Amino acid sequence: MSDIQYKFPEGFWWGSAVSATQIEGAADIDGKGPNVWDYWFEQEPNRFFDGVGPANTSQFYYKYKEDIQLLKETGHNSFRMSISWSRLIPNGRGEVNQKAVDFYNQVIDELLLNNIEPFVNLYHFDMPQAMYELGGWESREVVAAYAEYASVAFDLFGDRVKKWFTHNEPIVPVEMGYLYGSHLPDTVDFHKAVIAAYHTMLSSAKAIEKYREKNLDGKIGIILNLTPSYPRSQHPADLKASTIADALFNRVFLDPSVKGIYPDDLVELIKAEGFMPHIEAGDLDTIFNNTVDILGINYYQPRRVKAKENMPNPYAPFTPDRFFDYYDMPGKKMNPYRGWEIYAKGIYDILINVKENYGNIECFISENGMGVEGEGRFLDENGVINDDYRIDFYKDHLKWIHQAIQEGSNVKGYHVWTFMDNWSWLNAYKNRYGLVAVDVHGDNSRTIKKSGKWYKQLSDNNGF
Ligand code: BGP
Repeated sequence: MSDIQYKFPEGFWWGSAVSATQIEGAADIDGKGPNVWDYWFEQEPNRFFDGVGPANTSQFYYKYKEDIQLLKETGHNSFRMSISWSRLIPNGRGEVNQKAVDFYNQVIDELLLNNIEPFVNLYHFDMPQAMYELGGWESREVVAAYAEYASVAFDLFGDRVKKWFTHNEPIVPVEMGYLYGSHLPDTVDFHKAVIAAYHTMLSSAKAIEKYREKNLDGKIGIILNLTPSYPRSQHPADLKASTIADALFNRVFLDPSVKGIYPDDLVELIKAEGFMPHIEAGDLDTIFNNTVDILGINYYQPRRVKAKENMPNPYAPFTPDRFFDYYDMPGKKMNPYRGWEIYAKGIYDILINVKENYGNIECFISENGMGVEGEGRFLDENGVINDDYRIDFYKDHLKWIHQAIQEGSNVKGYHVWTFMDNWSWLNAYKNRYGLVAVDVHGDNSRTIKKSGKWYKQLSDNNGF
């Protein structure tokens, strides 16, 4: 008798996700143009944890062959990567950088040679500096340039890449750039946030339109962080608070991406507050006609909210916190090493919501993981990081995914965040997430963690 208690469907995708800026390094090598992170680090290095910038992140640019062998050793049959827009097209539009074409060709070919399916994402927070100077997502010119970039990528790699994604967590650059100050333009401006969100959505639909025009035989989707928004209680005021948070942070991209239309309650709220973006003729048709084939779902922790307890300060800048307060639920389980809540059932709630309210569209978990600050303390006498806490975290989430599958969810795979310890935005190397440890302050050597060995068994057994 098999001792596998949680068996997954045949052909389940076991993999991980990374992003170009976070792993490639070689930030100003071989013709790559700067992106906003390169620029921001140059301006304000002290904003970055330990003063470490994106220039030398784990050197995948040079080590991709070794890394792809490590993908095999950790059981990957699929791998989600991103293309750096400013590596491929250094100025954001115009000339294509042949060195970048060669690099991505080599990576894609090497993955396929090793029977690892590439899932390729076009945009992971890395606005080319030249496009940022044009206004970033506030600018329609940037929307057009992005669609052109997508088209170039499909032409170059679409013969081999069969899974494409337009954006990763598109709400994050919007909220962090225009509301909470940890991405550029580092401002607080709700109206600009709405415009940027709208243009990002439009850019996704335009990229999908280009993809479909080419009749390539793959699928195209988007990756969303569908953070469930749980109310403190069933009191109508708490329920209303959670519905608004859900509209502002989840349905704002989920509904137009999957259903082709914006949710009524969100539109009413934006209208009532006087923040409608300028919509050009044809835009809404473009969004309606270019919904996704597949949905990537990132999940880390839920959002817990309650009705506002105090009147918002009328002089404070307008932010979503005007509609709800965050709720610190007593007894919630915390990740002691990163300060985020751990609530594995959230992943099941998302999958059931997608099944029941979004036509059970084909989906996969595109990021899920546990960050640990100071992970070096778990190094054992053999030089291996003994990360049982991470294995437990994965198991807890996989049990709930398994349950969702029993109930008919169309979830096709699981990608952890992340393959190897990597650099993360302002947090740099503060939190480690990898299945593989990287000696980030030394020679960038790689060592598989206990979780990486476990992940191989998981994939070999197609369950645990
Ligand atoms: C997700 C992003 C990733 C990664 C991760 C962990 O939202 O898609 O790029 O950064 O969060 O974040 P952090 O390293 O800040 O803990």
